[in-house]
Amino acid sequence: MSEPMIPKTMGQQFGRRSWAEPWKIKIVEPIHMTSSAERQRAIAEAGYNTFLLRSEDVTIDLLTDSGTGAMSDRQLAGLMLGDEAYAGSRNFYHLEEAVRTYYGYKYMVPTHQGRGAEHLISQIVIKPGDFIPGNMYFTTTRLHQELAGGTFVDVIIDEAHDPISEHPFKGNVDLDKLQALIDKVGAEKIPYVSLAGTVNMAGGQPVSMANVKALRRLCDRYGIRLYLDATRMAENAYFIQEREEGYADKPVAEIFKEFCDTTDGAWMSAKKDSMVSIGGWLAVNDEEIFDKARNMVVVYEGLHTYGGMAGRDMEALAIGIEESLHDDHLRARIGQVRYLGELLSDWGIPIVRPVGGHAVFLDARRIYPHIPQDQFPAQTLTAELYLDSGLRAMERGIVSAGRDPKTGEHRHPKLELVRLAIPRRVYTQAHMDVTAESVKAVYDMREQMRGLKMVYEPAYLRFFQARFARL
Ligand code: PM9
Repeated sequence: MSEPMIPKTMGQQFGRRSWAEPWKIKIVEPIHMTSSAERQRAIAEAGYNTFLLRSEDVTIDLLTDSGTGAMSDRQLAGLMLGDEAYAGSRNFYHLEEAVRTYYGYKYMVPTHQGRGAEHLISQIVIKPGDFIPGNMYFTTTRLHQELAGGTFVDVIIDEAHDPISEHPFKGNVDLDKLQALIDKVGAEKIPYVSLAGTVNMAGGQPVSMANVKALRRLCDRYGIRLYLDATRMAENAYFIQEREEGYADKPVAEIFKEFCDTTDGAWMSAKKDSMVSIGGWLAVNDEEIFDKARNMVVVYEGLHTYGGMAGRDMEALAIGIEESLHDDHLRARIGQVRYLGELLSDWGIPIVRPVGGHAVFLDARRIYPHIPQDQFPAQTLTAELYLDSGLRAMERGIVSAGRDPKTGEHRHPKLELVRLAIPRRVYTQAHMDVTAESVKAVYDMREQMRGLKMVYEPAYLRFFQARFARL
């Protein structure tokens, strides 16, 4: 007699082994659903800028992965251990120890968030007339470099500006471009190289270990410092483990430390990798620079043992640093972003390839080839996504690039993108499916779309507050 047939699961049938999130859900937050008429009203009131929407009017919020991650039960328990003494909070010492242990820098000052740290380092080391080379600009980073009198120079590899290039390390610095800048302006005019671990504006693309080591050697030859924007460095370390020869069997935390050890210091927006609502820090190995930062932080942020954060926030951050480097956390985090990206790619929707660490970037230039860049194709696409389903995304194109401070003209970046940033540990695979289906619906209507005109433009970081009207 034959054995009864046991029905196979999907995975067994296809020989597939899926990953799953290494956590289960303990608390849920309801999402407010909106009607099409409500969304029409809300986006018009917001001047077609998704930053100006009320979050209550948003269904799936992929505006940013900044401060929007879900804290673990350990982090929430840490909030109860907050020591809110004005000076010398024990949570500061815990945070200092976590930065030393995992990032490896000697000295750290806390700040209220990443741009607080960018302000300190820019004011301390940049002199008017200096040049700061980096692997693509970031909005707040470049603004602080400019406010300190510096000029940012993009030295990222050309592939980073090409959305279809499948280069595995599109965040790499082109050492020839850096050498050419050194030859042109002289090393004494370059206070540091500004290196981001996973490059946000390029699509969340990583830097290889080989590249950072070669960069270090070039910097050493000329006595130039190398500072890291460590905001999403954990994700960068995961890509090295996945893609770079010799790293497949090393834990992410080890790769991460090796990378940070190659640099002289870092600034951090803790709201991303470290999964806290607010916080940041600046860390350096140079005692003299630390001394200046520790003095300056009391002017702009708060005492050097809290820097604008509450004790409870520092405790959650110290715990988040450790959690951010777990291999299984990063596999699920990057796996979820990749799931969404591959779904869109399979449907023929133009996105930045390969799929990056924190977000899927839609290529508005290819989606709306008929809308000129001065009519804001990416801004238009963010508004259409919101109108379709209440999905909130962020423009990362000409609006974000702002104006050249010398000429006053719009900067015209090669990449005209819309970012769908995935908050950490927040949304399920079903949310990703709904998101992809909304993008597809908007994509299918692409030929009928018209652009926007800007009707209000603030002086700094205009993408946050600019207002638009339909053409
Ligand atoms: N990034 C983001 O959504 C927050 C709003 S957009 C300015 O991607 C890097 C690589 C970032 C970053 C913020 C900051 C500034 C520095 N470097 O927002 O001030 O992605 O904590 O950090 C945002 P804070």
